[in-house]
Amino acid sequence: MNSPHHPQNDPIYVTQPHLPPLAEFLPYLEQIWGKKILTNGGPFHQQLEAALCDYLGVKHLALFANGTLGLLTALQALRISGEVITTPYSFVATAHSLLWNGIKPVFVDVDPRTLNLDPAKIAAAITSQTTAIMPVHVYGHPCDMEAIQRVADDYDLKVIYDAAHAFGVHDDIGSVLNHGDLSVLSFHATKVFNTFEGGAIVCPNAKIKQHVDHLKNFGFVNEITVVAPGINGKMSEVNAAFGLLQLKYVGEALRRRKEIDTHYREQLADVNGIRCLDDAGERVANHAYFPIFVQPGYPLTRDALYEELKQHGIHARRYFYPLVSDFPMYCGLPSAQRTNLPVAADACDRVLCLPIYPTLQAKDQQRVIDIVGRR
Ligand code: T4K
Repeated sequence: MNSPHHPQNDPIYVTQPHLPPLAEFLPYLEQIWGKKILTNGGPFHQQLEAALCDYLGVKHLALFANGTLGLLTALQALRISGEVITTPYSFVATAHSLLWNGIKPVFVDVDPRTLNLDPAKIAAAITSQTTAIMPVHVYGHPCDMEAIQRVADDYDLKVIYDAAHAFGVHDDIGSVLNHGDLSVLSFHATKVFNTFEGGAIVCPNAKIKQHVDHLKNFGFVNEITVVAPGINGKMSEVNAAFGLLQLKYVGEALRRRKEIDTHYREQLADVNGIRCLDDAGERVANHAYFPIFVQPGYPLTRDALYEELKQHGIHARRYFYPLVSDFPMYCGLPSAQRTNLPVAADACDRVLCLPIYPTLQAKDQQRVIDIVGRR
C-alpha cells in the first residue's frame, strides 16, 4: 500500500486557489501598516476598482466583501420586490439573495446546451408580481443575453446577472458583464480570480455606482447623512491589496486553465458515455470549471464515478447537486417541482466537475483522466 505521503496519494481537489509568491505580498502589507488605513474605501480599494474596470473592460465597479453581499445589495439598489425569475441550477447563494430580500424566487428550467436559464421558458413564468430576472452564467458560460433582454424589455423587468463564475469572459461585443442592469462577481477562494473572499457589482453608470457605494457603507453619504438602510459590504484593504497582486498573475492563470481544459477534451473525447460541456460561443472563456456529463453508455453512474474518484484521492464535485429548488426552503414552491425543471433535474444527476486550476500538475490530471477513461 502507498504511504499517505506518497505523491500518488496526495489528494486532488476540484480547485485550489491561485496564490502569488508570499514575498511579493509583504510590501503591500507594509504599506497598510504604514498608513494604518485598513478599510472604508482606502487606497488599495480604490486602486483595485480602477484596475479591475480596466482589466475587465467595464466602466464602473463597486467592490464587496463577498459575492453574496453583492447580490443582496444589487437587489436593494434596484428596489426589486415581489417575484424574481431565476435558475435552479446554481449555487444556493443566488436564490438565497432573493429570500433575504423578502422576494419569492420563481424557478425556470435551463437550456440543455448551456445549463443556463432558458429564455424561451421565462415568459410563461411571469406574473403581475414579477419585477426582475436573475440568470447565472453558470461555469462562466454566457447566458443567451440578447434573448433574456428581449423578454425583460417586453415585460419591463430588470435583469441582474449572477456573474460569480464569469470573471474575464467576453462575447463578440466585449465583457459579458456589461449586459443587463447589473452583474455581480465573486472573488471567493475557489474562483478564477480570488481576493480570499470578495466580490463586486458591475454598474452601467456613475450614478448607480454611487448608490451602490452608499448601500455598501450603511447608507452613509457623509458623516451625518444616511440615505438608505445600507449594509456593511465593504472589501478590506488586505483583500484589495491582494487583488492588485493577483491581477498580475491572472493572465497566466487563465492560460494554464485553457491548457488543462483542452487536454481533458482531447483525452476524454472517445470515452463512451462521457460528454464534456461545450462552451456557449464565448470569444474569451475563463475555464472556471470542467463539467462532464456521465451518460447512458458509461459503465458507472455519476455518483459511482464520484465515489471511485474519491477512493483514489480525487475530490471532484457535483456542482450543482442538489438543485437549489430541492433544498427545504424552496421545495414547496410550485416552480420548484422537478416536473417543471426536467433539464436541470437531469443535469444535476449527471454532471461532475473535474479538477481544474492553474497549478494542477500534468501527472495529476492524468490520474483523473485514467480513472474517468477507465484505463
Ligand atoms: N453565485 C454563484 C453562482 C456562486 O457559485 C457563488 C459561490 C456565489 C453566488 C456566492 O459568492 P461568494 O459569496 O461565495 O463570493 C464553493 C464556494 O464557497 C462558493 O464561493 C462558490 N460559489 C461555490 C460554487 O463553491 P463549496 O462548498 O464547494 O466550497 P469548498 O469549501 O468545499 O471548496 C471546494 C474545494 O476548493 C475544496 O474541496 C478545496 C478547495 N479550497 C477551498 C477553499 C475555500 C481550497 O483549496 N482552499 C480554500 O480556501 O462552495
